[in-house]
Amino acid sequence: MIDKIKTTLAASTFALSLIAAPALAQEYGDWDTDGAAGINESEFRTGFENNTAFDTWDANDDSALTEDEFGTGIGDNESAFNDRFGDGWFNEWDADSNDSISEDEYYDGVYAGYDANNNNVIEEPEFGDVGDDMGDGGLFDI
Ligand SMILES: [Ca+2]
Ligand SMILES: [Ca+2]
Ligand SMILES: [Ca+2]
Ligand SMILES: [Ca+2]
Repeated sequence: MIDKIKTTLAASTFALSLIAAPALAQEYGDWDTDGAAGINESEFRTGFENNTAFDTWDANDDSALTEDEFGTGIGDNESAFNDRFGDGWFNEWDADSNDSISEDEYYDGVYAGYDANNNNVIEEPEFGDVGDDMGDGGLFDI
């Protein structure tokens, strides 16, 4: 009986949280689409590609971001960006060391940045940071 009450309470709390969620919030369930627990890199890329930062920051439209293009795009969020991805993120992301970040390098780097426990999957608590950074005033709020 107690269990049934708990289940009912949990279900109604869940329903309320769905109603309360802002329409544009990033929803974990929308990104985690393959039925396997966690958001893997391809699920992440599909979701994160809805964000237009890469294209917006790519001032010369060559499908790569230089350190200058990042700097201009990130603007006032520079220290928050460094906190999120770690000092030296540019060189870490630049896997082929050509002083520019390709789209693949970008999504790899961003993904690794959110995978705080380095298990190659983004769990729901880690996903909270993705939602914050893509939301209003976030690092990737364009
Ligand atoms: Ca999944
Ligand atoms: Ca560019
Ligand atoms: Ca590169
Ligand atoms: Ca993880």
